[in-house]
Amino acid sequence: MPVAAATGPVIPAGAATIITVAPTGAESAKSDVPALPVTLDELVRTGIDCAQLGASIIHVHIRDGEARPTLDVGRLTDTVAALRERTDLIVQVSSGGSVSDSEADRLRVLESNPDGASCSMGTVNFGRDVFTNRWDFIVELHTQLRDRQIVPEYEIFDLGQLTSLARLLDKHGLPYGGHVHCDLVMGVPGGMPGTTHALVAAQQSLPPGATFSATGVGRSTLPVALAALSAGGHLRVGMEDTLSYAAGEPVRDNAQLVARAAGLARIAQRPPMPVADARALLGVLDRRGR
Ligand code: KMH
Ligand code: ZN
Repeated sequence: MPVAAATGPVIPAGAATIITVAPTGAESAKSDVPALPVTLDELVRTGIDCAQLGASIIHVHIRDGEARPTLDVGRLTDTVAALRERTDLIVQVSSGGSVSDSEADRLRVLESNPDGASCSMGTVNFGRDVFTNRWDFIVELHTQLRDRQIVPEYEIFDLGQLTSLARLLDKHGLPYGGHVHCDLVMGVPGGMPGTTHALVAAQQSLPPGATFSATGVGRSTLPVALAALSAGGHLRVGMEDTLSYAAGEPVRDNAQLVARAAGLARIAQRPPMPVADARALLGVLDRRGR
């Protein structure tokens, strides 16, 4: 009888998949993408729909009354509260904002009482812009997140940022909850490509015991999702990263992308993870009812 050699991490049969939806982002204009959820009602509706389809985390960027990206703390606090009241999703706010946001405003989003927040691990060219993440800012964000008992998701745009993460954890300790979770943001023009090779290279550089999700921007969304599933990773999808469902076919809404991700996860026999299990895995503090 042939004996299969184990050549990589063994993924337990049926190991479930965390699906994160990133519905809005800061880069697309509502006038160009009418289906983008930008109002509180649209975001809550999106959260409800995506939760039903298997999402367990929502990554939140908000817009102002004119649908422009904003980090307004009052508005963000209301959004976090509404999503917590109307869904059981883990509410993760973006501390990345848009490329023009100040460090002070980006730190202030932590006042919105979220379950989690992104923590980008380095500066990266972002198309023709630069997404700036100075070392001292990263340390401050990591420290404030722990002080506020908010679980970070370390956003990794390039391989060297995993070296920075190892240095961060070594010098400044583990995050709140003790678990390290990363999101590989792949295919940003200026960052690592959205390929299986890059995903495997990144996975091999993760801190011991860390989990990861992966996001493939634009056309890399499917190759990255398939690679992540086969490598034991989790998925992030949404209109922050992907506006075409297929060549020449605009995304209808975020639910369409979550439904596809959930379908792929089921085919891979790694079905969507129940939210309670995702909370336990990531060490999320239960703020419901607080
Ligand atoms: N909008 C990008 C400049 C995050 O949310 O933390 C940053 C971003 C990452 O989307
Ligand atoms: Zn984001």
